[in-house]
Amino acid sequence: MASPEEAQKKIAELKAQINHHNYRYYVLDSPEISDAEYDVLLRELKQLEAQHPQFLTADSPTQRVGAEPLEAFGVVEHPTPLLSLGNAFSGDELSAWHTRISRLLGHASFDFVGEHKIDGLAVALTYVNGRFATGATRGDGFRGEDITQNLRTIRSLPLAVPQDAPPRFEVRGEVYLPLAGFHKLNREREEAGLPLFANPRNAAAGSVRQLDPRITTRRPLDIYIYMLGSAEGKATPSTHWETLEYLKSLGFKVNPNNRRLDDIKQVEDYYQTWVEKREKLHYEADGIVVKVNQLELQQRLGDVGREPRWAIAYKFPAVQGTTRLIDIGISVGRTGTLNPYAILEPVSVGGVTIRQAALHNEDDIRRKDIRIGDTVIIQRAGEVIPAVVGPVTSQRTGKEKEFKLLEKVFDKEKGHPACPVCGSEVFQPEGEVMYYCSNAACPAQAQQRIEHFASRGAMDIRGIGENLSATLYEKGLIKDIADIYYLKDRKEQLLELEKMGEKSVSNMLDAIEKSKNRPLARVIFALGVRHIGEETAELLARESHSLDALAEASREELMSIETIGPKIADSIIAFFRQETNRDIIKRLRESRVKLEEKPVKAEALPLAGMEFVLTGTFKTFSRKEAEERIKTLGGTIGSSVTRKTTYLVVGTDPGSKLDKARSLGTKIMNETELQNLLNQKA
Ligand code: 5U1
Repeated sequence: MASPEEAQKKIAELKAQINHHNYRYYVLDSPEISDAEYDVLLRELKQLEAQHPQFLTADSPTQRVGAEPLEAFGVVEHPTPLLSLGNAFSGDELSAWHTRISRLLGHASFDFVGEHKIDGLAVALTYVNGRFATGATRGDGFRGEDITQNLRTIRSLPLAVPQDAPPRFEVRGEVYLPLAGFHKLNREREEAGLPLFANPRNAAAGSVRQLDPRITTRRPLDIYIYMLGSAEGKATPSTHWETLEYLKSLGFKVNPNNRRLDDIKQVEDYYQTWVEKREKLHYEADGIVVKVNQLELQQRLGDVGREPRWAIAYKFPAVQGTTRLIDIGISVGRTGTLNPYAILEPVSVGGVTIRQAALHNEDDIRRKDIRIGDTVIIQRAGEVIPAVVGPVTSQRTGKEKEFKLLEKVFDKEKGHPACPVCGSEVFQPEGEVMYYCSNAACPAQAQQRIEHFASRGAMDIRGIGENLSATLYEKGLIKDIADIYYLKDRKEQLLELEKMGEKSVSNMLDAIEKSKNRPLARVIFALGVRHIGEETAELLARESHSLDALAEASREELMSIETIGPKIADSIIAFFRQETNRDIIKRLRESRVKLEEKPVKAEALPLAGMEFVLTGTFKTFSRKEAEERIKTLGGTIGSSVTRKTTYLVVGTDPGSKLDKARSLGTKIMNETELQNLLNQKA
C-alpha cells in the first residue's frame, strides 16, 4: 500500500486527470482517451480513496456523475438526481455485488432485469398533463441542460401520452445514434472535411446538444426508455419489469432485448449471450445493466455516493488492445483524399489480428497527439475497420516522431508533395482538413469510383465488390463506371478471370442490367461527386428530375435549393464541367441507364397519405429497398408505431413495434403482402 504522502499526491494527480477527461467527454464531446482507460483511472482513484478515506473530498470526481451543464442551454433542476452506475468487470465482481446486496436484504428473495448499456446520452423527460414538457441531459446529476426542442425531433419520442397516464411523471432513458447512422454521419463529415466523431456516444451527444434543432432533426437519433424516475397522482407498478411494460403501454420505446432474469446464473447467461452477439446489434453497447426487479427492495438498498446499490453495469470485455505504431502510410480515396492509416506491429484484438488501422486525417492525428513509434490503443467495433483511439503517453521513450503529411508525400525528384499512387501534385482546398490528389484519372480514384458506383447504397450491382472491381480495373476490362454497362460484350474475357464461372458471370451481368432502372437519386449518389452523400443526392433528384437538368444548373440555381451551399454547388459544377465526366454520362445514357424521373405530384401517387413502419428482417428485399419502393409510390416511412401509422410491415424477429401495433389496432402485413401491394400499385 502507498504511504499516506504518496497516496495524497497520486490522488491529486488522478483527480486533475479525470476532471480534464470528464470535461473533454461530457462537455466537449471529444474524448482524448478510451472508455477503458478512463475506467482504469477512476478505479485507481476509488481504490486509493477507499484505502485513505482521509483524502476523500466532496469535489472528487468519484463523487460526481458528469460535468457542468453548458451555459448556452437553459438549466433544468432534476427533481431526483440522475444516478450513474457502478461497474463490474468480471464474473467475480458481479458475484461480489450479488453477495453484498443479498446480505443487505437479509436474504429476501428477489429477481433481476437485464438490459443493454447503450453507448449514448442519458436524458430525463418530464410529461405534464399528457404532453412532453421538458427534456434534459444528465449534466452533473443534479442540474442538466434543457434540450427539449432537440429531443422533440426524435421521432420515437412520444410528444403526447394516453389520457390515463399520471398527470406528472418523469422517465429516463438513453438517446443513441444507431451504428449505420453513425458511420454515415462520419463518412459525410469526412467528405466535407469536418472533424470526425470518436464514437456513437459523442455523435449522439453532439447531435442532441446542437443549439440549432434543425441540425438535430437531420440526425437519425433514437431513444430507449429504461426507467420511470417519478410519477405523481397515479399508482404505478411495483416491479421494474412491470414498469417497463407499463412504459411500453404509454407509448415509450423500450429495448426489446431487456429480459427478466430469475437468478444470478441467468444474469451470467444473459451477459454471455450478448458478449457473443453484441456485434450484431444496431447500436453500440458496452455492457449490460443488471437491476434488482422489486422496487421496494431497490428502495431498501438505496444509493451509495451517486450510484444505486440496486443496479450495476457489467461491462463487456473491451475490444481494445495496445501495440506499436510502426509507421503512418497514405492511401488515396475515391474522391482523391490522401488518407493516413496506421501501420502496426501485428496484435490480436478480440481474436482478430490487426496490422492496420484508420487514422482519418492529419488534424485528428495531431489532436490525439499520435506519434510514429508510440504505443497506441487500437479499438475494434463491429464490422468496421479498426481505429487508433490514441497514444499511451506514459510509454513514450522520447524517440517518437510527429507525423507531417506533406513531408511524408514529398517527392524529392519533383520538388513538391505528390500523390503516392500517381505522382500528381496534391492540394488542400481552403477550409478543409484533407489533402487531395489533383489527378481525376488517378488509378486509385478510378478503381474506387467503380467500387462506389456498384456499392449497395448506390447502383447496388451484386457481385462487383472491392475485389472484383480491382480485378476488372487492373485487367483493363473497365476503366471507368460507364464501361460496366459494356461488360456484356466481353463475356469471354470475364470467363477467363479467376473464380468466375458461367453462373457468376451471368448473375453479374443480370445485376448490371437490373441496375439500369435505379432511382435518379441513386445515380446521382453513385457518380461520386465530392460532398454529395445519399441525402443530398435525394434532394437534388427531387429538385432536378434529370441528370441533364442538374448538369446544366447554374451556381445560383443550385444554391437556391434549401441546404445546398457554395461548397456543394461548386463541386457539382466542377464535376459536370469535366470532359471525362460528360463522356461517362453520354455512355451511361447510350447504354440505357435511366437518367431522369417524371415529376409526379406527391398526392397523386398510389400510396400517398399512407405511413408504413417496418420491423424485423426480410427475406426478399433489404429494408432500404422496401423503404425506397414505398417512397417512390408516395408512401412515407415512420420510425415507430403511432396512431398515424397505416401499416406495420413485419419480417422475422419483429421488435416491440409489433406489440405496440397490436395495442393500437394498427393494420399489420407480412413481407408477401407488402410485395403484393407494391406490385399492384406500381
Ligand atoms: N439500460 C440502462 N442503461 N442505464 C444507464 N438502464 C440504465 N440505468 C441507469 C443508467 C445510468 O441508471 C439507473 C440504474 C439509475
